[in-house]
Amino acid sequence: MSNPLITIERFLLSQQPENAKGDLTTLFYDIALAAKMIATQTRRSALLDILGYEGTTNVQGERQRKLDVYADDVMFKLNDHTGRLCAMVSEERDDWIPIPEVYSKGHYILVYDPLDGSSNIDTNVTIGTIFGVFHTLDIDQRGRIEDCLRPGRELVAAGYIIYGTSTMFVYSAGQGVHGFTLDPEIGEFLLTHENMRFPEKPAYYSFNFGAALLWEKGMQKYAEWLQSAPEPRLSQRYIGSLVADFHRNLLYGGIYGYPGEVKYPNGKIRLLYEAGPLAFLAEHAGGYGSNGVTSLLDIKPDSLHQRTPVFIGTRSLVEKVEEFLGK
Ligand code: AHM
Ligand code: MG
Repeated sequence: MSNPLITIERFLLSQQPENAKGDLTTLFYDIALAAKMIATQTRRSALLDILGYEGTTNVQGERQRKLDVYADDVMFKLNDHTGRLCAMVSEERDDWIPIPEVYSKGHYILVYDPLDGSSNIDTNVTIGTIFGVFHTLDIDQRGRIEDCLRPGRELVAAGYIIYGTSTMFVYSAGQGVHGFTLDPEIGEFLLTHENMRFPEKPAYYSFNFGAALLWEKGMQKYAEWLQSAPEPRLSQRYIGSLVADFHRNLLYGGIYGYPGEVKYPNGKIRLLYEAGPLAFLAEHAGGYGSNGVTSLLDIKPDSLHQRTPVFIGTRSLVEKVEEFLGK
């Protein structure tokens, strides 16, 4: 018998605890809608002549592209008025985002990178959206900075959307990691990857070896180990698009790493809305995310856009980094 066709809506409802209000379920559903809108725009971007720099600089000092701005706007506008959130944080905005007073507020905080890997847009390479969801610390308040500066361990859910040859929505609310593929003809996400787990034997490592001479000694030794020790031999794959590198390694086993180096002494990846949500997904898929010393989930950010070294993927490969960096 062939597998049943399960839409994301049906799956989310089936996962919802019996007496839950359904706020988290509908939040996921709205993010899936954002995914469809961003995917549509991403596919048409060259045609609409919207490629190129927007001319503004985001808080990281990086030039924003038009699609980043569009993706940020879609995430914000689909979520500010729903009464489910009390705050948001976006990579594209300096400060945390309160829910406008005209709308009622909810219990959740949404943190997101609306379009990660945007340096890849002009070359038609896969990009992604990353998100995480926290519960408010105080349901009587309207949302404060302390509701946003939280360690990944306190996430109630996280996920990503990958805009590749197909668009996928992958999420976990703590009960497995599940993946849905968009059927563009009917505009529905259908369950294609239930209960995703890192395979036992990894296949890939994903580092930017262009920076290898700038890495600390322990990191260089680990790279040598990766190239010589594992059996069967690992292959290198590096897209330079975090979601795409993470997704491939989740499916085939492997490690993604962005260590500290001269240009980015604390690494390049942001803790709150990139590393934390992916580390949450990794752990729920049997993997692990570390900054080289400790679990990424145990680090409480001091600031919204704090960077961290990241090593994430198959647990044994990530634990090995900690061994080398601790030497
Ligand atoms: P971004 O948030 O500006 O898109 O930067 C993050 C991206 C990641 O997706 C990717 O893994 C990394 O930067 C690639 O950086 P590099 O080109 O230095 O290897
Ligand atoms: Mg990013």
